[in-house]
Amino acid sequence: MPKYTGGEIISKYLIKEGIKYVAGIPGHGNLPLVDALFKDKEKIKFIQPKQEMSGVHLAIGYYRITGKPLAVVTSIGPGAINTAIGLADAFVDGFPVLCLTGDTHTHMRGKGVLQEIERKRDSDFPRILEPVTKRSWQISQVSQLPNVMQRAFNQMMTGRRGPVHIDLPMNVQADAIDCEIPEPLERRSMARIQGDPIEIRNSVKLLKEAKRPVLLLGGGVVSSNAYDEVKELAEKIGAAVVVTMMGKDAFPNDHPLFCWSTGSKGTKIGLSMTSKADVLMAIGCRFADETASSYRDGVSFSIPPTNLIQIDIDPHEIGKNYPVSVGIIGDAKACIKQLIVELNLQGFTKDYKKSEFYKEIQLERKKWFEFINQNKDDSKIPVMISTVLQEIRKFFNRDAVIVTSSGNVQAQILQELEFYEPRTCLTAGGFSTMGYSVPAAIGAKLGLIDKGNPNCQVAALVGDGDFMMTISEISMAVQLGLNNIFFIVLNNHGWIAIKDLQQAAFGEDRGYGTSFEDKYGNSYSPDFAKIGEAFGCYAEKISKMEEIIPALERAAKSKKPAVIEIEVQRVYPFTGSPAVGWWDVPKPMYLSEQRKEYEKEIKGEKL
Ligand SMILES: Cc1ncc(C[n+]2csc(CCOP(=O)(O)OP(=O)(O)O)c2C)c(N)n1
Repeated sequence: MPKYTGGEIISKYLIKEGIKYVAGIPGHGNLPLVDALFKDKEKIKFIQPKQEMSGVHLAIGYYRITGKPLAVVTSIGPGAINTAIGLADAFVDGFPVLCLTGDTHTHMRGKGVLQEIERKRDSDFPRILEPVTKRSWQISQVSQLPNVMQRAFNQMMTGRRGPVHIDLPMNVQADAIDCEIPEPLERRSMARIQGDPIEIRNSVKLLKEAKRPVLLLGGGVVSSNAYDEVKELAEKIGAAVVVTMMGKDAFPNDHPLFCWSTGSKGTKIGLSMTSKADVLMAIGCRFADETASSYRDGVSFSIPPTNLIQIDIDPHEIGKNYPVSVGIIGDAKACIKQLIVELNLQGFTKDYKKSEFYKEIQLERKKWFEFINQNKDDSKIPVMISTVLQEIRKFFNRDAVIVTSSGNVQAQILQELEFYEPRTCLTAGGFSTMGYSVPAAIGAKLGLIDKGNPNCQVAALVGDGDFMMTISEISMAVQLGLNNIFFIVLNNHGWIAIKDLQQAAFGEDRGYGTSFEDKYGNSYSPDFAKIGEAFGCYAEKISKMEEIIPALERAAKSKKPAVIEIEVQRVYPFTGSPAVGWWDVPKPMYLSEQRKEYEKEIKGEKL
């Protein structure tokens, strides 16, 4: 039998799994692993994020495009802990990432070696990642590794997807044993979990009788590749289709049954559909507070009287936030197929385009854009984000991938920007992390290259606050020689999504700690175009509507990663989008008027 070190077992197993990249930062805690990767450098490429969190976000972006995970490697201590936020994103939204962190030599655990945390337990780092990973392993000897690698991939890639962590003492990475590199699939189930046939029939009974059926699509629909099935089901029963943030690209946004999103930063049409549904079928969604307007009865949902059919791969989600008429545990694609088969078996047909409900949907779709356009003024200088989105939709192809993090533009794409194809809307969903967009966009671009679509455009739409969290990562795009990747910085000189919230919730004069200012109180911003140029990108700074498309055209021609800085409105309410639902933002007692209203409103929460 061949002899392999711990580092070699990992590297060779990753290659067998078809993993093309590891992203990470070497340190003294992972040198034997990095050396093993060096020996395999022709088969697996090492990518250099400048902070480990970004390695995880890059892996998420790559997975969203390809359905394949990447590995992130870190040293011991700070490098390892830097992954925590990225892993939390992956955990909350259900994306696999393999996180490999270095740790104390097993024979020195508890001594307090450089970067060890040991005051409560020896080698105590893995506990930090426990809440944000599906499973974590702290390895003690190299012989564990072949089996743990298989189990780690099984955990990541089956059931509700999610990140896993393997903690690797330095000596384990260097020690060797006689072993074979295991076959990845020999212990993995490739099955999709089918729904209980009785509950499928119970769902069909409700759907057949529904006058106002609504499908609510979450990220689970995208994860299970259930677009075709969802579209077929929606058209079969004439359902209005509403999406959550993670389900935004689960249905063509220009389809006549598409009713945008529901929730606090949702849309009037989405809220109207979900709150007045007689049967609501939620597929792969968590009923997060933003989707549910903080559970205030009648705003996003009225369950009951609405009958809820909930499909989720994870039993943890069923009935968590709303009572179900039918709860089905299963894979979205498999369950929806079963529903279609059952509807066909029962000979169900419906000419939904003739229904009153369909007419109402068409009217509401029109009304939503009339409402959005009321506040829009394309002549403003600097431009409104709405105007930028309009121009972006004209410039980018239907299959372009658009990436956002937390901030005003994220809420606005949900309300205004159409997506047409699956896996084109990437966003930091449930954990809503700033700093996600830049590395996730680079991961997406690598994924597109691997899928044989290297010219597909990728755009990260970033606020200046978002950009400044991971601005250094544009270096990766330059180092990798990427093109047709655009970092579009919507510069409003501050954390304006939060300023808007302060002003809307507490009063026009209450924006505090959220605008970037110098010591004289003047608005402050670095010159992002210059920074982009200094990193080796094509860069421009603009502020008017008519400059947007020409700047993007020049950027595309440059064949370099591009930073396009667009100055955008800083004055509320032209900064962002209207909050048409409700969100529980507690009002301080001393703001007596707002507090009175707030106390009335929270009485409507049904928890
Ligand atoms: C890592 C992290 N820190 C803080 C927040 C809270 N937060 C949400 S949006 C936001 C402001 C975003 O600012 P920017 O990216 O400049 O976009 P803008 O809203 O100004 O358009 C902040 C601070 C967060 N979501 N993530």
